[in-house]
Order: sequence, then structure tokens, then C-alpha cells
Amino acid sequence: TRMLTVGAAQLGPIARQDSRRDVVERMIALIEKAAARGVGLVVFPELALTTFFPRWFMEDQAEVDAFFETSMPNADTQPLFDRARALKIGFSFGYGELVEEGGETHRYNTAILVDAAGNIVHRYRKIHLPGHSEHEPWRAFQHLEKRYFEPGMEPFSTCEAFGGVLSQAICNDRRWPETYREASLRGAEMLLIGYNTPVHYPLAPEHDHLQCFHNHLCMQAGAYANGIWVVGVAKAGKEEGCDLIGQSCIIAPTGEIVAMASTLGDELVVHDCDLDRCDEIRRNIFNFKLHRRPDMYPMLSAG
Ligand code: CDT
Repeated sequence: TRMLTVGAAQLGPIARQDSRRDVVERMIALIEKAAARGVGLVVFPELALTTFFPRWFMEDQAEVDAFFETSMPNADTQPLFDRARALKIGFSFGYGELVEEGGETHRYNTAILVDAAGNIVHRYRKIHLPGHSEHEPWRAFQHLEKRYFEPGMEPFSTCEAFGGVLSQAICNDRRWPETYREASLRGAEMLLIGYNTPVHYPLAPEHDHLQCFHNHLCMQAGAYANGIWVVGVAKAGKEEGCDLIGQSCIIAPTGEIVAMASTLGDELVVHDCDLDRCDEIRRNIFNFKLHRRPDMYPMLSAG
């Protein structure tokens, strides 16, 4: 067995005026809890350092850019990197990434994975950006990810770390079966997914009562159909008047939820994940080499 003890570190609401330092303090408290429970990898949510700012329409780019990081680690997050390294714990978290590349400014919804020695070993830029790009005042709140971020242009990828093969995805990605299949075909054994999911979905409010169901449905199905561990971690609770779902969880390759948060606040749930359990699924029912028929699915690569 290859055991990786994972902590899903749910964060409760972050107010607009909360500083990065306030949030990093909360993250460090969860890292310390995790250390006491023998955790090797702590997974934090999407856009973990700030409030979920795409809920507001902002015309002033400087106001938007205040929610982005221009380097990582930086002065605000260095204490998190330092504390985790001292405790020999790895971690992942999401943040707004502002980069200058080829003389152009790019903004991504990004997640990084940091190993126990404090090195950034994997970076993922969100591929499926939900929401809209123009102000839609009829909504109770905005979801302007398409305005504030560019979609990631690098395919899903993996990295060897923590004794296994890990991959990352972000929030809306978890609703797409392709995310898990791509990660699995690339050999990933564990997929880390942070999310910020409002209970209210303005385009189909009749589905509001299904938000928690759909959250688990897609992650459990993705785990099972691909024989992969899934760690889904929420930013939860009432954030600036907007209710975000919780139910952060760790899902085995069988599709079973093996640990789940029971609050909407800062909460750590832990599980000893045996990465060898991926084979329970990949060697039988979903033995891709033996049973999968990619030639029969031409539309999947046709776009
Ligand atoms: N952050 C994020 O991607 N949230 C979306 C909300 C629904 S689309 C407006 C999600 O898929 O959970």
C-alpha cells in the first residue's frame, strides 16, 4: 500500500475587507491541526486567499487587480509556506494569478501544489470558466469569472509527488466528466479540486435545492468511472450575503465518500488514502486498456 494521509481543509466565509494575512492565519491554524493528525497533504479551496470577488461587477481594473497575486509565494503567503515546511506538510490552494508573459498581462484562476519541502511542484490554471463577462444587474449577485480571468490554455496535467501521481482541477471543472478522464488517462491517482459554489444559481433557480447533490454526484461519479481519489474542498458559508455550499469531502476510487465536513466554517477532515486502491477499479470494471473503445467515441475528440 502507498498511504497518503490527506486533509481537506474547508474554509468558512472570507469577508471583502479581510486581509490576506487574516486568511493565512486561518490556513496556518488548519495546517497545525493537520500536523497533529499525521496529515501529509492539506488541500484548501479555490481562490482561498480572498472573498469570491467575481460576485461583484467592477469597472476599475485596479480594484479588480487588488484581488490578484503577482508572485507566489509573496510576503503575505510566505508564513504559510514557512510553517508548512517546518511541519513537513505539503498543501495546495487556489488564488487569482496575475502574470506578465511576452509583454502581456494575463489573469488566471490558478491552483498550486506545494511539496513538504516548500517547493511549488504543480500549477493548474482553470480550464472551464463559468459565468458571464458583462454586468447582469437582474442577478442577485454576479458570477463574472469570464470577465476577470482568461481560461487556462494548458491541458490538465499531473505531477509525481507525495509518493503518487497527483492532478488538480478547479470548481466548475468538477462538473465535466472529461476532467477526470483526462487526469486518469494521464495516470493521476488523486485529483485535488477546490470550489466556491453558491446555493443560488440565477439561471436555473429551480435547481438551487440540488446544489449539494450535484456537487457530490459529479465528484463521486468521476472518482468511480476513473478509479481515482478525489479531494473536493469548499469555501463555504454565508460570504458577503451569498450562501456557499460546504460538504467538502474525500472520495475513494470506488466512488464512496470516506470523509466529509459537517459545518460551513473552517474545518479539517482527514483520511488515510491508499493510492494503490486505484487499481481496484482500474484493473477490473474500468480497465481502460482491456475494455475502453476510444475509436467508437470520435465525437469526444471532435469538439
Ligand atoms: N467557482 C465556480 O466555478 N463556481 C461554479 C458556480 C456555478 S456556475 C455560475 C460551479 O460550477 O460550482
